[in-house]
Amino acid sequence: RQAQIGVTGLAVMGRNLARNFARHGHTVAVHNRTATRTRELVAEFGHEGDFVPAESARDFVAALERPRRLVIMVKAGAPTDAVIDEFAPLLEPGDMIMDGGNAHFEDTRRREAALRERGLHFVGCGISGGEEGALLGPSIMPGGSAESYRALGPLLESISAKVDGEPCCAHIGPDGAGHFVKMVHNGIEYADMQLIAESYDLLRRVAGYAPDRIADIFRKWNTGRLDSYLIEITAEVLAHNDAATGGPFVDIVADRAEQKGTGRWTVQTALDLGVPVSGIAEAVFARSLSGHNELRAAARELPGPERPELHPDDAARFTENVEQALYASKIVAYAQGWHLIQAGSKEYGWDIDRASVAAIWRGGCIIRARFLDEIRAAYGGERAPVTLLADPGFAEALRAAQNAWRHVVATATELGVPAPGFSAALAYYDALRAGRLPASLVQGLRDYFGAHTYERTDRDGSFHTLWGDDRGERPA
Ligand code: NBP
Repeated sequence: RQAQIGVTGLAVMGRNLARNFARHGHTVAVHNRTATRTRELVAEFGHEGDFVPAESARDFVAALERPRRLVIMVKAGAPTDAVIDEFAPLLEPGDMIMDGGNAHFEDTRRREAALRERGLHFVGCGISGGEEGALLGPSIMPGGSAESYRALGPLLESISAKVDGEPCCAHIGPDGAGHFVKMVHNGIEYADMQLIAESYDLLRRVAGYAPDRIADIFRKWNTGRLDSYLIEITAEVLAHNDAATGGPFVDIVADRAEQKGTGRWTVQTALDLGVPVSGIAEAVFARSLSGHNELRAAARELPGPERPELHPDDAARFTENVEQALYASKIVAYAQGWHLIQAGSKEYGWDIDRASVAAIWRGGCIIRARFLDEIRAAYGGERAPVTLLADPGFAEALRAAQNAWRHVVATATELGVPAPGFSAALAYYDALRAGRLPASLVQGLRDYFGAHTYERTDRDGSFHTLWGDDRGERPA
C-alpha cells in the first residue's frame, strides 16, 4: 500500500508528528537512520493508525504515492543536509521534501534553490508547540512554492491546532519565509518570557509577595487580556513546591537561563535588516547576562539604593501597574516582531500576510494568546498599520497604560531592580513618539570626525561643514 506522506527522523518530534498524521487517517511511511526507532514506533503506536515502516531509504521512497511528500525531522544543520543528499537522488521531478526542523531561513533558501534546480519542491516549515504540540496539534508555518502547498497544505492543516474551527497552518510564502516567521515567533517568545520574569521579580522584590501569591495574580491575569499559554504556565511553575526542600520550586532553580539560538538569530537578522527589535534583544541579552557567573560575582558588592518598604496598599496598586506595564511592553515586543516580518518579507519578496501569521499563532504554539486576535484584526483591515503601536485599539491601550508603565519602570530603577524588557519597550515607545531625536547630534558628530555628511531639515541634499577650517557649509 502507498503512503500519503512519509516522515524520516523519528526522535520525539518526528515520532509524534508521524503519529499525528496517522491519527488523522493518513497512511504514513516512517523511517529513521537507526532502524530500531522505526521498529519501536510501530510496536508501541502501530495501533493508532496506518504506518508503513521502511528500513532503507529506497524502501521509504518506494512506499510514497506520487508526487511524493517526504518530511524530514532530524537535527537541524549538517544532519538535514545529509538526509537531503541521501534522498534527493531517489526522487523525481514534482516530489516534495519538507524540512520541519528548526533550520535557519538562509539554509532553507539555499536548499530550496538547489533542489528547485533538480525539479524538486523544498518546503522549509516552521513547527511550534514542542513535543506535545507535534502530537496533539502544532502551529505550522510552511514556506516553499504555492504548488507544494496545494499538495501538502491539506495534510498539514488536518494535523495542526484549530482555533474556532480554523487550522493554525497557512502558506507563509516562498523559500525561507516559513522558517523566517518561525524564527520571529521564537524571538517574540523570548521577549514574552523576559517580560513575565520581570513582572514576577517586581511583584516579589518590590511588592513583597511570595511565589504562591504571585501565582494567584498570574492566574487572575490569565482571565483577562493577558490570557495566554505562557501566563497560564507561569502560574503553574510559581505555585509548584520543590519536593526535596518543600520550598518554592523557583527558589531552587539556578538563575542562569539557557538558549538554543533562535532568539539570537532573530536579533542578528534584525541587525542585518536594520529593524530595531530592542525588546527581543534585551531578552536575549538578559539570558546571556544571567549565565555570566564570574561577572555577577565580581559585581555583587557594588552599591544599590536604600530600599524603602512598600506600603501594603501600594503593593496592590503596584500589582495593577505591573499588569499595565506588562501589557504595554508586550504590545511593543509584538510590534517589533511584526516589523521584522514586514522587513523580511520586503527584502526577500515573500509577500507575507501579517494577519494570517497572527491567526496561525492563536493555537498550538508557545506564544498562543487571546491577544493575537487583535493583531489579526489590526492587519486584517483595508490598510495595514505602519506599526502595531499606531493601530487604534493598541494606541488606546498604550494611552491607558502609559502612566502605570512609567511608574513601574521608575520604581524599578529607583529600587535597583533590573527591568530591561520594560525599560527598553518604554524607550522604544517614547523614541517613536518623539518629535525630534538627538540623532541630529549623532549626525553632527559623524560629520565632524569623519565627514560623513548630513541632511538638513529645511533643504534637500547632503551637506558637510568644514569643521577644521572656517566652519562654512558645503553641499556634499
Ligand atoms: P533531534 O534534534 O534530537 O534529532 C534526532 C534525530 O536526527 C534522530 O532521528 C537522528 O537519527 C537524526 N539524525 C541525526 Br542527529 N543525524 C543524522 C544524520 N546524519 N542522518 C540521518 N539522521 C540523523 O530530534 P527532535 O528533538 O525530535 O527534533 C527534530 C527537529 O525538530 C530539530 O530540527 C528540532 O530543532 C526541531 N524542533 C524541535 C522541537 C522540540 O520541542 N524538540 C520543537 C520544534 C522543532 P538517529 O536516531 O539515527 O540518531
